[in-house]
Amino acid sequence: MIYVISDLHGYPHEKLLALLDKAGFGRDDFLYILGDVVDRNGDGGVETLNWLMYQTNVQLILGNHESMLLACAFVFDEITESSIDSLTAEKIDMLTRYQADGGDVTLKAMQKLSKENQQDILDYLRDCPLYETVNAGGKDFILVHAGLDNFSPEKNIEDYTVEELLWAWPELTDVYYKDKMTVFGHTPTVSFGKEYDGKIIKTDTWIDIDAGAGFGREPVLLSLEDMREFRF
Ligand SMILES: [Mn+2]
Repeated sequence: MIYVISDLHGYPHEKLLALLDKAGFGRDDFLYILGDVVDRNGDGGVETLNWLMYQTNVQLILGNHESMLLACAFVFDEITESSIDSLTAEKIDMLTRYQADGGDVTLKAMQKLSKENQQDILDYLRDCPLYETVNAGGKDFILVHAGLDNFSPEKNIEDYTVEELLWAWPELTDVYYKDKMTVFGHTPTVSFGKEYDGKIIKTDTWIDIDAGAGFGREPVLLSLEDMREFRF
């Protein structure tokens, strides 16, 4: 079975493991996490990142929050004359923006780790894909963090910019590829209307699985083969 979950945003790691257990997730299954493991709640998702690095059947797809963490990787550099010289207004703006967007808790949790562990996490994130295409139950899926901004049916997935894949804010009326289902998170479904609070949204061409774990709701684990939903 192929499962997807998204926008854990510091969701307690042990609860994620319990949720996978509940779904019967095993060695023959595969889990894609569609970005934004870090920031906002709890310990900032750092425990989940440390776990993720050693999983062979779990893949993180980069979210805008991991992307911001990577853009702030300079805070984990050893302080030297040249590291001070390389601090630009742009980098400091990025850090301020990241802290304001919930990154503070992640930076603090990262700071408690060894230098080696910090660099291992950053290296792991640098290797994470921006999207994946998979087949499950005979259907094709595109898995991506935020959607497909500036969508055009003639445009191939590899032609989208990082900005378009990680920062899209889809409308309910948006229609994506007709021959494959696009699955994303990033936009909490409640922002499409109160009736979607804590639920995932399925349209004919896309599924938004961000049920709002970033602000205290339970995340939804979705099985792509049979569209079964699991909650803690
Ligand atoms: Mn996001």
